[in-house]
Amino acid sequence: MQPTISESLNQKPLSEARILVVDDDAINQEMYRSMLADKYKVFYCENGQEAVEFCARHRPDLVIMDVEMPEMDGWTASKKIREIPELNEIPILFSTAVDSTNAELNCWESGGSDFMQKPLNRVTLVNRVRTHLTLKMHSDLLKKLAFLDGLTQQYNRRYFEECIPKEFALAMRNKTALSLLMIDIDFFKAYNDRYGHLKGDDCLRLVAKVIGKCMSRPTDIVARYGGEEFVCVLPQTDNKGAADMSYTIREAVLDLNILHEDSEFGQITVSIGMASISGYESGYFELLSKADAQLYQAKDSGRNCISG
Ligand code: GH3
Ligand code: MG
Ligand code: MG
Ligand code: MG
Ligand code: MG
Repeated sequence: MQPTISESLNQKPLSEARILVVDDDAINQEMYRSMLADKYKVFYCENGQEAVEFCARHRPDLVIMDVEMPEMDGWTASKKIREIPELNEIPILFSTAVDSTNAELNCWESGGSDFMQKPLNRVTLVNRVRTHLTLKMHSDLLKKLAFLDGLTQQYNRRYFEECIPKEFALAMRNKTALSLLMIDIDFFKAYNDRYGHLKGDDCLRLVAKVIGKCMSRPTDIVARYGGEEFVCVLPQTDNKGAADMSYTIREAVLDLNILHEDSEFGQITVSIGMASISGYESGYFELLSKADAQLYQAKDSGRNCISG
């Protein structure tokens, strides 16, 4: 049976959550260890600067933050963490002995997700940590679901539309290369007609998976653009790189050897349209429409072709 999307998303259990404790006091660190280390993986930093660096490098699932620390206080560290977009949603739980409304207000205003007054009570700490971790994992799951295609488990069009304006702007600003591939399965209506939609779905999954495997860099992405069409975003890749990638994809699909008796090739093939940034485009949509026009060209050239 097909795994459900949440099964295949493989959410890690709460016990694998990584918690960063930021506190300069050894006795406090020992207290956190005794309350949390049997339930989660706990890491320690002794000042705000170390905490910012740790978060940027290791992306913990939750941070417990002291306020008064040498070198950099907790408020400053929290603001710095919030300035990094990828770290924006890590729950930061402030825990301080400083007892004033102003101090608490500073915790909230510097991006804190919760506030606890020291001395801490075990029940409060353990339950607040569990609540924040659970909420974080739910929101991570929802975000993944919002950006994944349910059939192929690759990114969906919504994700593509989120990422392409950013990649385009980055490439224009840094004067770096950027290429797009539009990939369309050939004679796919005929495949469904002969073998049925369930087999059609299997075929789409296999093709999607093999395209995903062809992506050579962590920054390359493939998304299902619609129906039996996929789009690849290839940052820092020029037209030569895009052509290499296209040939790799075309061969990989041929190597699947999916029988298609109503195709003139006798098996499933794809056509690919390529477009690379020239520096004169006024927006990503020009790149997209160029790739789309090249896909038509590849179809006109007989299918199982690459154009661009
Ligand atoms: P061409 O070579 O010109 O691309 O021909 P084609 O038959 O592939 O293109 P056409 O646009 O005529 O048909 C696309 C087909 O893709 C029709 C549609 O039923 C099928 N399709 C789109 N989405 C899905 C899906 O999720 N599952 C299945 N099984 N089929 C799908
Ligand atoms: Mg302190
Ligand atoms: Mg199509
Ligand atoms: Mg097609
Ligand atoms: Mg068509």
